[in-house]
Amino acid sequence: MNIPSNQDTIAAIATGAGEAAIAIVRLSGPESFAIADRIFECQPPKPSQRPPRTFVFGHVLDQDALSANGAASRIDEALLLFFRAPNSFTRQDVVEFQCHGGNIAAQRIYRTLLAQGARPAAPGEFTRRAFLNGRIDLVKAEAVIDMIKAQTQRAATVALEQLAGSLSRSIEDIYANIMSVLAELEARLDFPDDDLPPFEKKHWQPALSHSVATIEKLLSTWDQGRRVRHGAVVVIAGCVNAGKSTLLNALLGQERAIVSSQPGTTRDSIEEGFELNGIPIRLVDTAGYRQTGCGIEKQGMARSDHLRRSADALIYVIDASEPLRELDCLNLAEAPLERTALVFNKIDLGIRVNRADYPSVPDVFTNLTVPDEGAEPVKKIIADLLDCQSDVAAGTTLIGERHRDLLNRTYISLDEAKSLLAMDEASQVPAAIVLREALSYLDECLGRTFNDTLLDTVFSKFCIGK
Ligand SMILES: Nc1nc2c(ncn2[C@@H]2O[C@H](COP(=O)(O)OP(=O)(O)O)[C@@H](O)[C@H]2O)c(=O)[nH]1
Ligand SMILES: [Mg+2]
Repeated sequence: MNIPSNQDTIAAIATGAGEAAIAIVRLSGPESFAIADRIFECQPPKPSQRPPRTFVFGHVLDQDALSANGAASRIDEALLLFFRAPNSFTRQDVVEFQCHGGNIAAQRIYRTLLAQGARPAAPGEFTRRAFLNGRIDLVKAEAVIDMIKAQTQRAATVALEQLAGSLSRSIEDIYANIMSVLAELEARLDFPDDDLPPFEKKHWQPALSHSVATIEKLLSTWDQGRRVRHGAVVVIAGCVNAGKSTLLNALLGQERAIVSSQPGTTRDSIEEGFELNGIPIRLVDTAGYRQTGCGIEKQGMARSDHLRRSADALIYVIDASEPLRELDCLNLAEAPLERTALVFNKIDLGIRVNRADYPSVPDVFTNLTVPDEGAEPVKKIIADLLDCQSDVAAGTTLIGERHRDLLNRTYISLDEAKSLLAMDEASQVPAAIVLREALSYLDECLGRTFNDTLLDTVFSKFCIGK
């Protein structure tokens, strides 16, 4: 992406396509009011003369399509909303057109804005301007996209907290801590003749250890953050007829997959969305394993293998009313055991399995003829595997991939600085350099230093109009 300038006027349709009550077309930049004056017909005063943060009703005109009497034709009736720099999202002049939804009005208004000199906005460019103009830091800008992409209430709460500054504040605190140590250290290095007391452990140990602890705590939220933002894949596998499809239906609370006593009923994988403690989950029922089977079924089994390997959690269903099955053992030998749980099903028919024959991973015994009762302990075991036992316990500050990378580097630098400072006085100069490095990672995290590639990566994930 090549963003030409932060100083021209950009336009975009900010709402989704399709039938809807209203649509919003947005303008941001120095020409916003001049353009609005030209294409908006309303009671005087004209838009540019009106007070900011107000709105006015009127008609949007197409200056290129003249009606019979030579006047510009009306595109739609609309409400115009204005914000004046710097009191707007982008800190520029912003005009928003609220017109009728659907496929025509917003598109025509948008094209008219372009004809009047606006440039099509790139994905996330409004938020990019908010960032470049100092309204929000990069961590907050990332929260905007998280909010738009949130699939669960929990994800939205996390995004809102981040937008309000929870993560930024934590990072700023770490920064301030390191800075205080560095200031003490550099004062002594830069002015050795001043009568400062020697730089001792008490000057750096508490502050740096506190920073390290805060970073560790933040890093420990990454896994949760990834799952809350991007969801998790939970795969149900096992031999034919073990009750996999019955389990899928029980977990979903709906008859999604065909359940039958005929072995090999599910030949392709079946997927459905499902929410567990604030985590969006893709639940996948797979084709069952058996020795024989036709070509289609073998293809299904190969697909099961692939899914099983890529799953965040694997729920392996076993018919507990029968003794050990060779095939189960073979399958489990290849399973990712650290993220696998066993469901011993059909216990209403008696239990003939010997638990000791199977790997020691979390397990649960179920009778899925009573779907709700059967599903509850399985949900719990999935939550354990995904480490999402409750949606509140983990807190609302959850770091993302980019933060993780930079916090990791900060952590390594702090570790190194601590070792250096614990050595002799000669190590103070390299320690100061390493501490500066740590600060630079935090600067990058907050977006105080950046380059275009970084911004392109962050903002390309946005939709147009945001
Ligand atoms: N008695 C009993 N039958 C079950 C249980 N769970 C599933 N079944 C039955 O076992 C058969 C196979 O179930 P299904 O879910 O299609 O198995 P899949 O091949 O693993 O998907 C069906 O007739 C189900 O009704 C259970 O807990 N107890
Ligand atoms: Mg099935």
